Amino acid sequence: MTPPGWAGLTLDRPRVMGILNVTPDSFSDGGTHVDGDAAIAAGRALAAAGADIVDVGGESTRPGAVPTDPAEEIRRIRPVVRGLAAAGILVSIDTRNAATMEAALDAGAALVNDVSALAHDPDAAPLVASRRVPVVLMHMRGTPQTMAAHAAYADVTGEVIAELAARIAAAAAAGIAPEAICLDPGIGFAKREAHGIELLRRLPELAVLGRPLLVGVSRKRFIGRLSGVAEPRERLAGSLAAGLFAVSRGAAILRVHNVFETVQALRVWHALSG
Ligand code: HH2
Repeated sequence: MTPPGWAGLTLDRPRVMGILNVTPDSFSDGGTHVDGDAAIAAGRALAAAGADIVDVGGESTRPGAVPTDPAEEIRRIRPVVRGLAAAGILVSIDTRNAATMEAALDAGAALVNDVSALAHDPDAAPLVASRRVPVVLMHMRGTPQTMAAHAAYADVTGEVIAELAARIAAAAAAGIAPEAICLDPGIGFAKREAHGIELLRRLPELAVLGRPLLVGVSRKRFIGRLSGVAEPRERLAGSLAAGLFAVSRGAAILRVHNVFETVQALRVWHALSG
């Protein structure tokens, strides 16, 4: 049986969302693509390397990050979204702000990726509902500035499932169709290392929510801790190991920095798993 698709993608094989941070301060690639033309070239390279989606973000959400003014966020992402969408690339906008979502959708973005699961901005859920676009609802508690203080769970998997179910209900109440939703456990967001490991091991339990799962582990802090590699850019091998593990536990889409290597690893994994 073929699993249902999402955002126009069939999910009969693992899919890849390539990360394009148009920020001066992202944790692993901040400052790399602040110039619009360079960012468009980088996004086209991600698509050429096999990314199914290019996720454009203009605000860092790393732990402790200072919020970006939406006007500045829009200034960063708009020309990049426009350039990539014009090239026929499926673009998602990684933002918590409704104004930024709207500007990105007007510029050609096809989907929304919100680390607050549409909780940060009261205008976000109505916007996503009225534009009828697919949306990633990611689990987090608090904000990137405060989330570390909220990383306390008696049963992390059960609590993440319950809190994501509440966000699905809030989305439905705003008029968002269930088929538009993709879910993400939010590795590294209000999670300690042990929480992230537990969530990845027990990822199959999130299937109870009935929606495809997207997972972001690329270069994250727990990869550094497990591997002893301090420099985020040197965490590719660990990121591939964690990504393949997530896919083997039911992740449908991986959000990654290194698209070429991830696509290669997934093709071999998928062929071998039959
Ligand atoms: N992680 C980051 C940002 N957005 N979105 C989803 N759905 N899932 C994630 O795991 C996720 C996300 C953080 O990573 P990155 O974009 O590399 O860094 P920064 O937030 O510093 O820009």
